[in-house]
Parts: sequence; C-alpha cells; structure tokens
Amino acid sequence: MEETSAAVLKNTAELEAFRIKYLGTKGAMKDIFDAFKEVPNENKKEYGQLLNVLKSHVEQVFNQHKEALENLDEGAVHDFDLSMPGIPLDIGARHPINIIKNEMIEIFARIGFSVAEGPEIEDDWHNFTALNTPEDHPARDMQDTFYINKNTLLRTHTSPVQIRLMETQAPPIRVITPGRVYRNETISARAHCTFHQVEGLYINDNVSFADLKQTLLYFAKEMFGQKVEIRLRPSFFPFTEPSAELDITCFICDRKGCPVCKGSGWVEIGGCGMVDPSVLENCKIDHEKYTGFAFGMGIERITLLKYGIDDIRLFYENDVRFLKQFTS
Ligand code: 2NL
Repeated sequence: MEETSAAVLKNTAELEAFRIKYLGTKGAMKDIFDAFKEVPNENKKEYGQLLNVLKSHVEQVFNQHKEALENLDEGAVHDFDLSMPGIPLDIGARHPINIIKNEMIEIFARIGFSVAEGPEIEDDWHNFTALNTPEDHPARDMQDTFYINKNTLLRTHTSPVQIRLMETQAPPIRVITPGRVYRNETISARAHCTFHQVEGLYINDNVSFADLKQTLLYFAKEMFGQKVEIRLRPSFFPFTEPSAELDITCFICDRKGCPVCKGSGWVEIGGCGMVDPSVLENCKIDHEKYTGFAFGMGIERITLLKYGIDDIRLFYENDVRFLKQFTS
C-alpha cells in the first residue's frame, strides 16, 4: 500500500508501467490473488477482505494519477490558439545559376537537344588531346589548369563529355552538356577559378555553318527576347574550324551603348564553330561522311546579364541575403 501511494508518475508511459506492474495479468495483484488458494479455510474470510481493500486502494491510486495526467494534457492544449495562422515553412530558393541552366536546357530541348553530363575530374586525352589542343598550348599550362597529377586534371570545359559521347555513340548526335568547370584564374568580379558552361554539339550528315547560326539565333531570341540579334566574330579555337565568338545585341541599353556593353551595343556570350575534322577522327567518326557544329557559353555570364548582377563572386559565397532574392 505504501509503495503504490508513494509512486510518482510523470507521464502516460509511466502510468501504463504502473498499471502493468500492479494491476496487469502478470502483476503483483495477480500473485496475491493466486496465493489466496493456499490460505487455510478458517483465515479465508479475513484474507479476502484485506485483499479487496488492497485492490481498491491500488485502483484508486491508479485512477487519481490517470485523472491528474489527463488534466495536465488539457492544460497544455489551452496554451495554443488553434485559430492562429501557421508559421510558414522557410523553403529556400533555387540558385540563380541553376535557374538559368534549367532555362537553357528547356530552350535547347525544344529543338531536339538532349542533355549529357560527365566527370569533373578528367584525363589529358578527353580534356585536351582529343580536342586537338597541342602539347605546348597555353591552356595546358599549370598557370591555367588545375592538375591532380601529370595525366589527371579538373576539366577546363565540358567538351570532354562530348568527346566521350562521340567515342561511344554513332551520329546523329545532338546534345548539350551543362556543368561546372575549373580554371586557375585570379579571382575578381569578372573571373573565378570555377564557373559553369553549357556546351552544345550537333553531328550529322550535311550540318552547315548556317545551321549553327540559326540555332544560336533561336537560342538568343528565346533567352533574351525576340528583338535580340546575334553577331559572329571570327576567332580561333583548336577544336573548331572555322571558329567565332558569339555576341548578342545589348538588351540592357537596346544597343544605344551602356557600361555593360562598354558603349559598343554588343555583348559576348560564348564561342562556336564547325567541329575540326581531326576531332571527329580522334573519336573514330568518319569526317568524310559527317560534319558538325559546336558552341560553348558561360552560364555565369548569361546570369549576370539577365539579372543585372555586377560581381561573379556573389554566386559562390552563399550569402542568403543574395540567394533569397531569386525565390519565384
Ligand atoms: C566558349 C567557347 C566553345 C566548343 C566550345 C567543342 C566541343 C567539341 C568539339 C568542338 Cl567536343 N568544340 N566546343 C567549340 C567552340 C567554342 O566554347 O567561349 N565557351 C565559354
């Protein structure tokens, strides 16, 4: 009796443990009732009365605790006003680089380009040699490329993904390769040691420079608005011949000239060209039968232009005050 009266039950789990210990089918009360059989007949009446007193005492203690705990629960419920509006979940925002990357993927998907990805750690063959980049080319310099060892490096463009595709798949190939690339550059508002690219590749019979121009014009208009025009300036890349830089009309000042286009009315968004026949040969594609075009664009550059951001470093600092502005 003393033992049950002294019990401290703080919650419903402890209440249930109390019930099992004393009142359960294997509990203490059961043992005492079982012992009743062994009691001599002349003592049975007295023993029985004591038993009933004990049982009702334990049940009473149990019920008191139960009631106390139930009242406690009700009290807790009254601490809340259930008619109050909920606290909104803080759902975060997509990174601006990812917003633009997805938009570019969708634009190219509409004209039949699929998406391919590949490793960020590459070998010399897929990043340089297969792309016709000579042994003494400045891009191969330690100053420009992060080497892991003599033959292993952080990819400097996403072209190696396209090389791997050309090595394993027969034309036609129509693909874009978005992804992160690395260059050993001094970090500034304009350049960083890591950035993102979308490269594109189309290999088929009869692919021409006109196809390249139309594809880039379509992209520019979808991305920056139907009024935009493009311009191709002759250039050089080891992996394309002929090669060109891709400019668009400055949509910020509508070609009048502004700080973004440095007064010229045009801004550069990437490079392009016809895939060099020796690159096709390196991937065992017959360059007599097939031709192709390729292009590469920096996602950061396009994102800076679209959102009017003036410092590339903001993309990598993960300052939520910056990132929160892109919730749509
Ligand atoms: C730029 C210029 C370019 C390519 C990338 C390419 C890929 C293969 C073969 C030939 Cl597999 N070319 N890619 C071609 C021309 C330019 O990128 O300014 N990127 C930000």
